[in-house]
Amino acid sequence: MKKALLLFPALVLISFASSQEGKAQPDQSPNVVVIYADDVGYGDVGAYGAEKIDTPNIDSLARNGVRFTDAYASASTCTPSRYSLLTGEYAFRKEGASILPGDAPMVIDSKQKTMASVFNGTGYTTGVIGKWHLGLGEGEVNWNGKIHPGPLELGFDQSFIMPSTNDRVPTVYVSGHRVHKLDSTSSPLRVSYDQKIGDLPTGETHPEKLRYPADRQHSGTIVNGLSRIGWMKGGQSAWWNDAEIAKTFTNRAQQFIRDHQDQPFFLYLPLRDVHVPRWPADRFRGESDTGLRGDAIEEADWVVGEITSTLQTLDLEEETLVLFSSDNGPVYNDGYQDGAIQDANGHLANGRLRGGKYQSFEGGTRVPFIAAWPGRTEAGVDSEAIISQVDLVATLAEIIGAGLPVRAAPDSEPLPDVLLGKSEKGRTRVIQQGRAKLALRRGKWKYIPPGPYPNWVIEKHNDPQSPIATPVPPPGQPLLFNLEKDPGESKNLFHRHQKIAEELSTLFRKIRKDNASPKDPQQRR
Ligand code: NG6
Ligand code: CA
Repeated sequence: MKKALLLFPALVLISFASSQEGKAQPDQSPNVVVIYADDVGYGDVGAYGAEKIDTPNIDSLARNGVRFTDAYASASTCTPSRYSLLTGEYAFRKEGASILPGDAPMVIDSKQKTMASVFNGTGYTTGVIGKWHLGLGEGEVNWNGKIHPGPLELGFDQSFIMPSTNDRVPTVYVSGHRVHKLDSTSSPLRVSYDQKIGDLPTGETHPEKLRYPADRQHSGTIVNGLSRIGWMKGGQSAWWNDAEIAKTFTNRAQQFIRDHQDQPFFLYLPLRDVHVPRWPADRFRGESDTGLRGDAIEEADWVVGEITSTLQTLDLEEETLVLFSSDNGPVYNDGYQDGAIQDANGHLANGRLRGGKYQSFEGGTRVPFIAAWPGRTEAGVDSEAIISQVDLVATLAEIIGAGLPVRAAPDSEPLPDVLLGKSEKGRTRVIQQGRAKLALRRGKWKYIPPGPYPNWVIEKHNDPQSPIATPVPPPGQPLLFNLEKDPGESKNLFHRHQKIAEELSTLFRKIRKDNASPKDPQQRR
């Protein structure tokens, strides 16, 4: 455990006893706020070395809490990471838990235990405000009627969400079971992912209406000067304003906190920033030294500041565990020419790890991860423990004294002492799910099985323009890296360390197959 920021001495520690079962006592029922940024890379915030993007609020969270250097999103894309975060199960075990279209059915079964139902079953009030991207309904969604099942069927008491991504139709919020502010009688909302519907301008037909150009895939219906994936018609009264998304989520989150200040609450706050199409509020545009992408990160930082200052104002700081992380690594051009590459100005979003979003290299899944609970977490320390977001269900359950049914959260390791910065005994191994390949880290060793990779992966990985571009390994080549000596995964040691490579590839196959007991036996308590 290293002292990261010497200027901020550790707070006096109150000893922490994790309750195993039974009803949680008030002092073991902290409020929990999970702030989950989108596509924010390991090197994108000041606390992790960014110099051209100002993130004072995230940095301050790190000074008041634990900054993890080896923490992972379970996957390098959104839906699988979110699936794992909320269910405690690796997403590769779940059929269909890959990037979802905006009209996809929900990938979490209503019967599954989720982070929300764990809190809910222990007397917490639970809410989700932000980007969902886990599907809604059971088949075709009727956007003009009752949309369910959704978050409310998974243990959330309140739900105000962007259904999928900001680059996908429909560009509306769903509040509870209904599209927010929709006038379905005078202008019903229709959505299609197969073909153009209606006569709204699209990126293809009206490129002159765009704030910036997009590729073909992102050239569907234009809303606020930004073309999206897919087409929609009607429902204008419900369309969001991209420049106000952060404010909308923040206001609602603050209201949620105020409304539930007298009882324990769990708030899941998945942000829109910095996913494409990037269009932060006016006051953030031009603020960073790295163009729109950096501006959007500064907007995310503003949200963090608004949440922490609301907690301060309500005197809830010492009763609230705040977590900040990201769903996957960074990408510069993800379908829109918004200047992210040209304006990068030397900023390396992956903090010199290898690769980024979509990949099984470290840059794809190793993300900023901060836990702050004043008085309870160590303050201003770095932890090198390996921890994955898939661990949060079991870990938070232990912290609040909630029991988990035997088959719930099968991949989730309970690591309360690690999360609170009191122990560095994290996972011994972790799966990192790239879009094409799963990788395995065990201790300092990282194994990526051999290709071939599909063509679209090769194209994505080889975007020579991107400051974090990295070549795809040639077909048939397994990779082994020593992350302690080589965090940038530059030197393939597969042939030099045959024995370790074999052990890891055997373990890898075992974890993949082993549905029944995938947990690390050393971590079971
Ligand atoms: C991809 C989109 C990309 C982004 C991603 C989801 C194309 C060619 N690309 O399919 O723009 O939307 O899905 O990102 O369609 S995520 O962070 O939500 O996983
Ligand atoms: Ca994402």
